[in-house]
Amino acid sequence: MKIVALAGGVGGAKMAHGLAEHLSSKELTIIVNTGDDFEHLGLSISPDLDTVCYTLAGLANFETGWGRANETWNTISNLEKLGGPNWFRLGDQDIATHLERTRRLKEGQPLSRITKDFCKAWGIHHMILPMSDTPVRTMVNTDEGELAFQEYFVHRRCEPKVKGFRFDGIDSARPVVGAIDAIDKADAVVICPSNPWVSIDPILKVIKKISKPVIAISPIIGGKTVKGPAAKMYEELGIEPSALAVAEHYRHLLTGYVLDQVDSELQESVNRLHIKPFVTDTLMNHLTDRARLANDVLHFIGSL
Ligand code: FO1
Repeated sequence: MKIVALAGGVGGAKMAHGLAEHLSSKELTIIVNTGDDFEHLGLSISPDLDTVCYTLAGLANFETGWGRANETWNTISNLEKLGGPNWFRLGDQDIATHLERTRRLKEGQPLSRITKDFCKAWGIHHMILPMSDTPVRTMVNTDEGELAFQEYFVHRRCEPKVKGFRFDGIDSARPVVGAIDAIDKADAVVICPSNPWVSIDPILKVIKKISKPVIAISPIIGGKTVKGPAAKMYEELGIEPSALAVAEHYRHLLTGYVLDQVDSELQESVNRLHIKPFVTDTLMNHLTDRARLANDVLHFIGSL
């Protein structure tokens, strides 16, 4: 079965990892959000791309989900002593990734080429594509004005109230080479349990049209997000956070929708949106949960 997964952040990376356990490099392509990318301390940082790559390579920090396992923090603590900005925690091993990416981007190399080479160096066999080689920057409209995504998310700890989103550069951003071809050849597109507003919407806006069955996994379980501010964003935008709200968010795209057991009573409402529901345990607390959930999702897709 050929699958294209759309992913951003920690939940997306875990799901992509689970799918990679079942599908070969010819069967799975992962398209990753780059709206979170930013320049910090002179470095070009691609948090979602790195989270997906580190996770698939088995190099990710298991506690945070982002950054590297067995990390040291000498650079940031010395930077702190000099009075430099310390709000974005960059580990020593992680900094090497950003240094090399920045050097190559400055030479004019595309992000997709750099990512491909990094994946090879990290022993990743699956295709991981940034959604675009053109920069797109997610901007969060808040009650304190418009904030760049990492400023809102990490520096301000998602505290300002969200009023909307803008994706700077989206109109001129083209899908990365290989993305449309992978979708054309796929049996289905899987929307990973990532934040719909800031992780998946930028990818969907770049890709524009998907003429394949699309299946999403809810990032909201029992009205709460497993990680991150998705539920808080729904509330602040005046929408009750629930797995159903996410299905409604994607309603024009979806063929199937995967809900957690605790939300099984929402199946009928999902059916009424002409989307086929599937209920399973969607929590991915342990490594084995990722492959188990991916297996369930792939069987569900096979049944559609
Ligand atoms: N998230 C945080 O909450 N605090 C951090 O200091 C932080 C540092 C960081 C460094 C590298 C990286 O790739 C990701 C990092 N993240 C951090 C996570 C990241 O900014 C967000 O999780 C994503 O952008 C949201 O998907």
